[in-house]
Amino acid sequence: MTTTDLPLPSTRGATAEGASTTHNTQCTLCESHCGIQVTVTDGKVSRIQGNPDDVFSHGYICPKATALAGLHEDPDRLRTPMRRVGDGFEPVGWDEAFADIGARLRRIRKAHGRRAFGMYLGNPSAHSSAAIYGLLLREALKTPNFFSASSIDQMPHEYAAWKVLGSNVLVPITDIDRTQRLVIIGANPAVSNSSISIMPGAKRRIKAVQDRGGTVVVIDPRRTETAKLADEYVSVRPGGDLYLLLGMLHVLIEEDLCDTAAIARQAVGLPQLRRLVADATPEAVAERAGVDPETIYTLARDHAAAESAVLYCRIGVCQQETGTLVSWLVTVINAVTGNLDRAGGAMFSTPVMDVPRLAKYMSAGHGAWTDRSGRYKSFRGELPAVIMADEILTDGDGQIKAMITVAGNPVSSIPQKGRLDEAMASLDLYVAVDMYITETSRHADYILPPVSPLEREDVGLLMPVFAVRNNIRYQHRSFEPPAGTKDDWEILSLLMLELLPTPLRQIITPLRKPLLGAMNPLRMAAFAVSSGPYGWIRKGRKGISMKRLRDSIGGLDLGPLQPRLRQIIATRDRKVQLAPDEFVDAATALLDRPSGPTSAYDLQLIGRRLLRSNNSWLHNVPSMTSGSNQCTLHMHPDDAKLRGLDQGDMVLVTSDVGKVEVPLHISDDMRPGTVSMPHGWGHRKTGWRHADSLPGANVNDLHDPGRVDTFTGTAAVNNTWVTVAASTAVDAGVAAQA
Ligand SMILES: Nc1nc2c(c(=O)[nH]1)N[C@H]1C(S)=C(S)[C@@H](COP(=O)(O)OP(=O)(O)OC[C@H]3O[C@@H](n4cnc5c(=O)[nH]c(N)nc54)[C@H](O)[C@@H]3O)O[C@H]1N2
Ligand SMILES: Nc1nc2c(c(=O)[nH]1)N[C@H]1C(S)=C(S)[C@@H](COP(=O)(O)OP(=O)(O)OC[C@H]3O[C@@H](n4cnc5c(=O)[nH]c(N)nc54)[C@H](O)[C@@H]3O)O[C@H]1N2
Ligand code: SF4
Ligand SMILES: [Mo]
Repeated sequence: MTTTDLPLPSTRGATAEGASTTHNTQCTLCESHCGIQVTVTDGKVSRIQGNPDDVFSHGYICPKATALAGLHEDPDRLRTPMRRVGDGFEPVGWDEAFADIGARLRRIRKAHGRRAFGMYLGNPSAHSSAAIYGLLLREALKTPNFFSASSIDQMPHEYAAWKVLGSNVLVPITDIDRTQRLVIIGANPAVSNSSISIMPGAKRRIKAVQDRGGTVVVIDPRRTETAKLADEYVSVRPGGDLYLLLGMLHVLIEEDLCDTAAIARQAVGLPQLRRLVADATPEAVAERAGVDPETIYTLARDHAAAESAVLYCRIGVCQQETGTLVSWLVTVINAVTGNLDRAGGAMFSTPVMDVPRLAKYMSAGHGAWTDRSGRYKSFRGELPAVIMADEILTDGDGQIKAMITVAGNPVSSIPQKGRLDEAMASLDLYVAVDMYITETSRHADYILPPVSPLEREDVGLLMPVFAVRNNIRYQHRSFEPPAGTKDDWEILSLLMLELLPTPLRQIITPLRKPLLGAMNPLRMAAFAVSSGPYGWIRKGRKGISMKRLRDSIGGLDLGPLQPRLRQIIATRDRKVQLAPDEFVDAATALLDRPSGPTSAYDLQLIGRRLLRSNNSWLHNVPSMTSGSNQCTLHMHPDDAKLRGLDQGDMVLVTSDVGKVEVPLHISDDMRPGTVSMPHGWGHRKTGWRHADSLPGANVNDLHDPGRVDTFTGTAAVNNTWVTVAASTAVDAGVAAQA
């Protein structure tokens, strides 16, 4: 590292004009990390707009970016550590907080062992260096009770990648910018801007596919915002994708539409696939897929015929009992049509922190331990979050006594029949690293708040691993952090230091300051940038340095995705495993299962993301919660008519495990027999005063934590059987709760 690569003050990336200063930085509220320009006038944000010079987002922003101002100025955002007193909180100094937390953590470790520690790492941690420090804290805790938002999100993709390509980090990325045929299954990037195939400004990118003569297809039970932009829309039954894909594979194999040269070069397992789908004709699977046979034939033939084509699947199919199987079949179809690892297909990044290259040295650690009931095996160092409440509430050896949550709100975001609320309240010690009093952190003994995103200086090394184009960008500060505040990485580092054995901790205590200086994420980033595949250490004068990155106006473009599977594949024989036994067996069993109703309830409930919402938060920023951005149940007009329901009626939604009351929105965008509701709502008893006053309910009260993806334990929240009735039938207790 040269001296110019050391972290510098934060004023870079700013231009001043009169009383205003404009900072070129990033919105890091979702994976896209869009480039933004934040204008600060008289100490306040006066404007936030897209940065046209950003090499990846090219000026695009969604409405959430402007919420950064509201978030920064929100009086409910915590600016100092808080300590529990009775039912409330009082401010406390950092040193006092760490000293007490440290002493209590060590006492618990001594009395009960490391299994008494639990940790939950939430979604926003992945959008800053916090994720890396969170994983280091996991190492310091050395507990098997580690959980994260990944187990209600992308674990099925990771498990399938592990089995098919040898590593969970090799989740293929959709080369949207070059494909001639984009088939989107269970994702709504026009609203979400996508995930794990990160494509800021997804709408523009979709339009570009069409502008160059390509085709966009959306497969979804709801005619989504993305479906409305597409050339074709296929309405699928919730949970029907597995059958649809098996039918497509049947056509590809039986009609000799596979790219045999690509398969011979890259893959093994075609004969097993042939046997698996021999009887899975489109006619045989149509009813279970909820798609007519002709459409299945056409989807398969068009995929094979396209110059390049890619199936992209995401949350809608991950959060299903068949999540891993669908993820597997998506990669299989991309591979057998010759679209794996080629331009316009499903590819792999070459990021500055070259995680794909390290894949073969990283173990997924499947089954290294289990939860105490033995139902769930660990996968890449964690257990599924649906079991967290049990591990806290069930007495006995290994029971969690102390929890740390980092940037997560699992009481809201995980289905748990209300038990996690009770569980978090029962802990001997609970430390929340969060800037709000949420449904979860309200139970904490200590809440340790990081700086606001506009006070953060960082380089996101993780997101480029899953970006649709290689790039690296810099997050400059728009505000100096006030004296005495800390960012996530410092808070997590100080927690780690508290976990050191006593003599070592005592030696290190006076060295904390220089030690923290050395642990600064910007140093880590400087090393990654300089020593990675593009860095000056390898490439000499042509290579990039931290200084060049920091001085760039919109980051550095590092070119399109490159074919590199041969170099990075981590399977033993270095071939794509098209037919892992456990997947073939599970798919065979599902094909043998007869079609027909699987529940006494009559409607299937799926999720819906809203443009001006961010999972369970941002609802305290008033501009995010006006207009149609509401927690409503969408239903097809025929279903509403059948139940005598009108637009705007309050309805009671009932499942096997719970009830919620929400307003009805009738829309023929819904597939008949399917209803949809967003997650993350129904705030009560939090420190979010505006959010608490809003109507809405938590959809996770309806989902059964026992219904999970078979292989990973990922919560299957996208296909829950419910009934819906006018809420005049509601008993007063439920209405009050909703
Ligand atoms: N039913 C249903 N449930 C779902 C989903 C669904 O589709 N349907 N989606 C799931 C998905 S994909 C995800 S990723 C999860 C998310 O679930 P979680 O990760 O558990 O929760 P979030 O709603 O993202 O809450 C983030 C918390 O972090 C805090 N926070 C924000 N920024 C920072 C920061 O920089 N540092 C720190 N320390 N804290 C911060 C916020 O105040 C908030 O409390 O929700 C999941 N839950
Ligand atoms: N505005 C906004 N943007 C976000 C977020 C947010 O909360 N708000 N969250 C961020 C996060 S954490 C993530 S992980 C990403 C997720 O990004 P996406 O994966 O795009 O998530 P969704 O928008 O929920 O899209 C899931 C789609 O799956 C469909 N679906 C449900 N069940 C099925 C099924 O059985 N089969 C098929 N084929 N489709 C089904 C739903 O109708 C929905 O359209 O979004 C990110 N971006
Ligand atoms: S898509 Fe929206 S929330 Fe995500 S980074 Fe871009 S502006 Fe921020
Ligand atoms: Mo997510």
